[in-house]
Amino acid sequence: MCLTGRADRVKFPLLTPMTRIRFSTAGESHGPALVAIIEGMPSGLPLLAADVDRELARRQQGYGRGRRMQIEQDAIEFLSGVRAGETIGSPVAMLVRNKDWKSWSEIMDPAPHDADATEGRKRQLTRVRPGHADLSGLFKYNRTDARDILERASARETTARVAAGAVARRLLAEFDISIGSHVVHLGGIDATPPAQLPADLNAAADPSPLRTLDKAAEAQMIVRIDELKKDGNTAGGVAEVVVRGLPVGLGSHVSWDRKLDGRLARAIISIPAVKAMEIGAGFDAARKSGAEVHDEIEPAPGSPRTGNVRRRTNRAGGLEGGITTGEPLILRMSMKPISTLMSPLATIDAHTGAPVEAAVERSDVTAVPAMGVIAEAMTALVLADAFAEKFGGDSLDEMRRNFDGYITQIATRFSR
Ligand code: EPS
Repeated sequence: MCLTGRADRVKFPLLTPMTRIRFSTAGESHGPALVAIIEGMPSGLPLLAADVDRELARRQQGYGRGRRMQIEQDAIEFLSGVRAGETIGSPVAMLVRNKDWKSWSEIMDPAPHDADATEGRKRQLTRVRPGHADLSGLFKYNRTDARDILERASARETTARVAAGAVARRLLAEFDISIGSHVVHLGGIDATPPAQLPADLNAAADPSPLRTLDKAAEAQMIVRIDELKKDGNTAGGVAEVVVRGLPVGLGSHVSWDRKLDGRLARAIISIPAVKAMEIGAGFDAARKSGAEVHDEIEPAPGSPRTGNVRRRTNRAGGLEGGITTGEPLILRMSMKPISTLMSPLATIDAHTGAPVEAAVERSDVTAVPAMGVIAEAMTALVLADAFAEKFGGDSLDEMRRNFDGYITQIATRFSR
């Protein structure tokens, strides 16, 4: 919807999205490269390629990944927005080259080939795989080769999300906000994490091949992945993201699209294969009474970021009314099993409509550990946006002054 002002004025949208920090990605799984562009970062933020590459390497980990992860060693090249190790306020563009491109350059060549009309491209996919975008994408985009769909629908795209998320994470780190994750369920096996999560969650989770804090469950999960692999089958699971150091007051209760819970849900659910997200007690809250669910409030001198109060419990998972409370933000997201099965399911051939077995493409048995890292990145992007919305500023110094002024305001509320 547009409200038009006087004829000499520019048209402006009535419902302007609140986004301050936004990003987009481009690239096909077996194309030459992936691209991420993140816009709205303040100037003066220290940023090195190594800050981003570290996160890309974390995404590539995990028992149960396919051969592609041995081919790639994802690393970025900055194309814009960074100079002498600092952001300069312009869009930060990053390129990640696909090493596998050399095996696919003919198949994915942007230029037409003489044989395209007669023989078609090699490695066409018409036996569309249930669970993937293959079939719906063919109908929607009026294509005949599902490679035109799957190359973009591939979870390879999440490399670019993690690159953008690493920049957002770098901004949050300047304000001592940390984001970690761990796997709490995989392939029917629950992990029992310690009651008190380690202060540096990723330092504890990253060394585990499944990014889980429960060694006994990890061993069972590995056995389960091996069994599923032998059967040509796949596994899903659940990861938990924990954010510490947030101030009270990010997001807003005033309008639906400013509520931080909804903004996080949108970002997380958009991750390939993610089917559900919980905040704090999540689905369990529905089964309990109000007294069992809500968190009592008490004074807590010495906690400036939460306005010198705290919750006795944190079943709300750090959000009330779409606004951060300053308690740790706790999100859990569930990933369905990978849709490509080496023992394929029944489908139809997209050229003939006849019943066939689905195509088999190289894939993973599970990518739940990677999904947790991707969820951290998406969380970082939403939080950096909410942070920029609250504290504004074209430079990091300006943002810091605004942040410090607000913390002083809330921390002195009861002493004035
Ligand atoms: C992935 C890259 C893909 C897959 C996987 C994740 O590479 P390739 O198709 O060349 O093997 O390994 O993608 C999927 C499982 C999927 O369903 O799209 C990656 O970089 O994470």
